[in-house]
Amino acid sequence: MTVMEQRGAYRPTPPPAWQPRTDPAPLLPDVEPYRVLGTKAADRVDPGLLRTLYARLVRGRRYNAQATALTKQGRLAVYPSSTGQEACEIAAALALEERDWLFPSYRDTLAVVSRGVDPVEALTLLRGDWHTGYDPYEHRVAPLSTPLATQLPHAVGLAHAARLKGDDVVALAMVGDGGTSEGDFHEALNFAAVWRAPVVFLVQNNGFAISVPLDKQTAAPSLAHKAVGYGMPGRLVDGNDAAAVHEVLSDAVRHARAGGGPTLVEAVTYRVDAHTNADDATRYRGDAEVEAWRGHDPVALLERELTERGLLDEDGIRGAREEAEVMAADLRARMNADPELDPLELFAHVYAEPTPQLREQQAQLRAELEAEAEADSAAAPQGGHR
Ligand SMILES: Cc1ncc(C[n+]2csc(CCOP(=O)(O)OP(=O)(O)O)c2C)c(N)n1
Repeated sequence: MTVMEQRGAYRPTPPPAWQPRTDPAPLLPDVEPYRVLGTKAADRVDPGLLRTLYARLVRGRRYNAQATALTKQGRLAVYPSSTGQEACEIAAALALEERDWLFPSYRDTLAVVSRGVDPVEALTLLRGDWHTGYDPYEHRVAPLSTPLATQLPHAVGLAHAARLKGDDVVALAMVGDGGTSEGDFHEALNFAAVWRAPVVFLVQNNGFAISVPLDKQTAAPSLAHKAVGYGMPGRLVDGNDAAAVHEVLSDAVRHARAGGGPTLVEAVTYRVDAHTNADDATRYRGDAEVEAWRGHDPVALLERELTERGLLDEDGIRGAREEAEVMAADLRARMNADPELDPLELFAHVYAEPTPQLREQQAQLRAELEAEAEADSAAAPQGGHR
């Protein structure tokens, strides 16, 4: 048959009917960041919850200041402060049940401590010591993740596995705005949505990925809009409004627990300090911008709500600050004590079954350490023979 004859035989028909696979309208995020403090919605928030959030925020701010001071004293190698982002950190920890799991990034020490991890143990990695420093199973907190967004697929895997096993567990994974450009972000959200895994993704949009502002990072209308492409709801919330972040995350956790699948929450906030103590933020942003955000400070916003409603007075404010000082003094004292380090720990927990090369290197290091200890004791002055 010639080509012309083939064409003649082809009878075009309309394609099978097309419909969107999911209605995108309910997945779309809020038109502007959701707020509670200073609005009517605040009246229905439990005063006890507001007070708890306040005490934790004050403590969190003090923790950030103390940890930053410890970097200057050489007690911490590096500290990525979350000053200005305390509402997201604290609300993330409080929105979870004890049986749930938190998957933090390197900036989320406050969320980790708020879950119950010892404040000193939470700093182990940043001190340049053990990679994790706390037992992840004790408080169900994964290690602070330095490689961007790698914690997200881990959270999805844990949540999906828990569901397959019939365990009632939700995973909450935290990531920065820059982390949303990573392949792991895409893979995690895609799998989570396809599997309807019980996961909540919290993006703290603090304006910058080190020196890179958000508009150089994405052309999306908002980071919350990215949810729609994966087939999950996106929520946009004021990240400095602790009551709003707590409500949105709690709703998302409930939705996930009930089998509704994942949610992507974008919390709009601001990193008031530099990226870490090793960064000079004045090289890429102006003071006016920082000052504007100080006017929308998470601690001050909550303090104002509580005092205006007669739920907090001068004594209450003083009490919260004093309690934070006690925590800071304890952190200082314990961080100033030199840790006992055993160089042979290098080889522990690398593999369940160490490789022959590692065994050989371990034996070599042990022999060197023993020889050094022997030499030291031989050189030490002997008692009574001065
Ligand atoms: C996979 C990977 N690429 C690059 C880096 C280097 N890096 C460390 S922090 C950072 C910026 C991350 O910004 P963002 O995700 O917005 O989080 P933030 O630090 O603002 O909390 C980059 C690029 C890294 N840690 N991991």
